[in-house]
Amino acid sequence: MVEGARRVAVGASSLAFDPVEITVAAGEDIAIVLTSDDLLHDFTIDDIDVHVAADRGETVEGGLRADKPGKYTYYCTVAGHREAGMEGTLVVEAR
Ligand SMILES: [Cu+2]
Repeated sequence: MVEGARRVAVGASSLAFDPVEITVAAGEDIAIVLTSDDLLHDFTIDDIDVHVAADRGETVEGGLRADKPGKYTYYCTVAGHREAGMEGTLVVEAR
């Protein structure tokens, strides 16, 4: 994770993320700060190197940097969670 990265808080509980949309700038260094209220959850994007996992009651940080503008889906890889609605959209805007 990069020092000075902008911290973006993400809550995970009841099989949903809060927020469900996050906007960043291309090339911006972000720290995803994931807090789980209930179960083990994670924040994962297939096309960007990010996987942050937090167990119940934990807050865990992980770095994220998207170089290509576009929309990416983040989701939880725990079995059944994505299917239950645990996903959101990362919007990467051109600088
Ligand atoms: Cu989950």
